Amino acid sequence: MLQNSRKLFRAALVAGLLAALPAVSGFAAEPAVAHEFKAGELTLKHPWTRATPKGAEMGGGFVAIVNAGSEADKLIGGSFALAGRTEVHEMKMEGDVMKMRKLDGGLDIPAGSTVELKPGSYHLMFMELSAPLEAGAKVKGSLVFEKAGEVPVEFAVEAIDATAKGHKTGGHGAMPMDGGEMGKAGHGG
Ligand SMILES: [Cu+2]
Repeated sequence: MLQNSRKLFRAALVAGLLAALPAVSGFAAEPAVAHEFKAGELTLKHPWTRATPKGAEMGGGFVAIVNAGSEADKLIGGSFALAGRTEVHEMKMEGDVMKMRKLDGGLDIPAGSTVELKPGSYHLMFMELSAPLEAGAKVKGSLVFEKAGEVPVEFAVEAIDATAKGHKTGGHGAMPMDGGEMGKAGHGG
């Protein structure tokens, strides 16, 4: 009996490894190996963050959330091993100024859609960082959904100038920010 379940477990493990291979080779151009996490009908593709300069207190968390189900869900929070707290944020242009704000009601993930958290748009805000984020590292964390609950993930730390495509910088660094409480340097959007 025990023997059987062990065998089953091993078979599942091997199947999982094999299944992951095509996805990895398909994203060979990405600097970090593509990785994804599943929770029910949700797939969290390639959670990543950017390296931060020394002393930075905040970082941004990015991921593509695919909802293959027939019911909407909502991203309401997250966690990050090196952050004191994590919030769901939005960045958008107001006039000619890029502003960001906390989404107190969460971020809708409609049924049958993909919502991408990326620089200059929706993101997780990692606040009160306890250490700089170093490129190449993997940091454990989670995404919290209204229905799917807390989903553990690993954030790949990419280069400090990485863009949504994972490659060359797009000159986003000079983005003007609202001088309010969120105006401190080190934000990842
Ligand atoms: Cu933010």
